[in-house]
Amino acid sequence: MAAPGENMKINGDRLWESLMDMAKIGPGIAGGNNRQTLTDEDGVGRHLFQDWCVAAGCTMGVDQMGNMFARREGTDPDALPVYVGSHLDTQPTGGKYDGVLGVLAGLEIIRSLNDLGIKTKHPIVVTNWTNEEGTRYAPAMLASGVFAGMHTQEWAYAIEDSDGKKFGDELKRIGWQGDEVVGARKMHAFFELHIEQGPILEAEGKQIGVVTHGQGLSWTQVTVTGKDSHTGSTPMPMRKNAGLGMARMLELVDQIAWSHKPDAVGAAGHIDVFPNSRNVIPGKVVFTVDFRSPILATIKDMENTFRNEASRIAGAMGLDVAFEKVGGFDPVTFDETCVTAVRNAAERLGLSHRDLISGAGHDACWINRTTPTAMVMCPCVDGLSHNEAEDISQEWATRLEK
Ligand code: HGY
Ligand code: MN
Ligand code: MN
Repeated sequence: MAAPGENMKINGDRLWESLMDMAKIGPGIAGGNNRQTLTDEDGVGRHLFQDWCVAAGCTMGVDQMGNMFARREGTDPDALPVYVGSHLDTQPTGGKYDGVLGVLAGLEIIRSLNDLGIKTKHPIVVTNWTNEEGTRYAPAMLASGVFAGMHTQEWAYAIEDSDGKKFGDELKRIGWQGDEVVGARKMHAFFELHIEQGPILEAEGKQIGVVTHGQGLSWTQVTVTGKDSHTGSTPMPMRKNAGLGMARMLELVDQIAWSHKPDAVGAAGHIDVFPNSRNVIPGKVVFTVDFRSPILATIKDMENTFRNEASRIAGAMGLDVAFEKVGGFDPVTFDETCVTAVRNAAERLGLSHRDLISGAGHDACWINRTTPTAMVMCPCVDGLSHNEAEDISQEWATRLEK
C-alpha cells in the first residue's frame, strides 16, 4: 500500500471510462456535448454522477442553487473538508472535457483512495457547480457566484433564458433544487482540475499548468435600435440599419482588444438580430461584448472606450444604443499556499510544469474569494475548447503513461 505522500496512482482507465460514459448524455452533433444547464440532459448527468458517488461510499448534499457536494468522511470529524470539483454543464457546442474532467477526476480520487484503503484526515468533497457556462443563463459561474456571495439567490432564480424560462423554475423542474443554504458550507481548501482551453501547455510540451492567476472578464449586453424597413424599397439615405451599426461596433471591439495586446481579448459570441428576416433591415440587434484581461485597469479602459465610441457610432447613424453589464469578475490571484502545493506535487511526481494565467473563467475564480483555492491544468489539443472537437489524451487527463 502506498504511504501518504508517495506517488499514489489513480485508475486512469476508470476515469477515462467515466468521462466517455458522461459524454453519452446530451451528445452534440459533431462528437462533443450539448448538456446545457438545467436541461433534462443536465438532470440525467447529475443522476449518473450521484449514482457513481453513492456507489463510492459518498453522501450527497445539494444546495438551493443545485450545487452538488459528494462527501467522503475523514478521520478527523472536526477537520474542514478539502473540496475538489468543477462543472458538468456544457456549451451548446461544447467538448467532453471542459468542466467534466474536474468533476470526474475528483470522483476518481475518492475511488482510488477506496481502492488503496486510505483514510484522509480531512473529509473530501467532490463538487458539481451549477451553470458554470452562463450560456443559457448569464452570467457564467452563476451558482459558485451565489455561493461566494457575489449574487443573491433571488436574483439568480429570476434570470430568464431566451424562451423566458426562469432559472429557479427550471432548477425545480429537473428536480435538483436542494435544501442546503447556499454558501453555508465551510471549506479547508478548493482545488479545480481543468483543461487549459488554450495552446500554451501543448506548445511547450508541459504536462501540468500551475494556475497562479485568472484573467478578469466583462460582459456588456448591447441593444442597438434603428427601424425595421424594406431592404428593397427603402432608399439608402433613409435607412436606420441596426445591423450595420452592430457590425461597426464589433469591428470596434476587435480594435480595442488589439490596442491592448498582448494582455487583452475581445469578441461578441452572442448576437440576436430582429426581426431576422431576409428582406427586412434589422430594426434591433442585441449582442454581448466579452472583454478579458489579467489587468483590471485594462478591462475598465476597454469597457469605457467601447461605450464612448459605440455611442458615437450610433449617434452618427441615427441609431439608439443601450448598455447593460450582464457579467464580470476582477482578475484573480489564487492562494499562494495552494498554488505552491500544486507546484510541489508536480515536482514530486516528476511532471513538467509551468505557471499559467487562466484565460477562461472558472468556478474557482469565485470560490477563491471565500476559501484558499488553486487550479491544476492539463493540455488540450490545439488549445481548442468551446468547440465539439475539443480533445485531450488519456495520458494528459490522468498523467499516467499507458
Ligand atoms: O466564459 C468562460 O470563461 C467559462 O468557460 N465559462
Ligand atoms: Mn469550464
Ligand atoms: Mn466552458
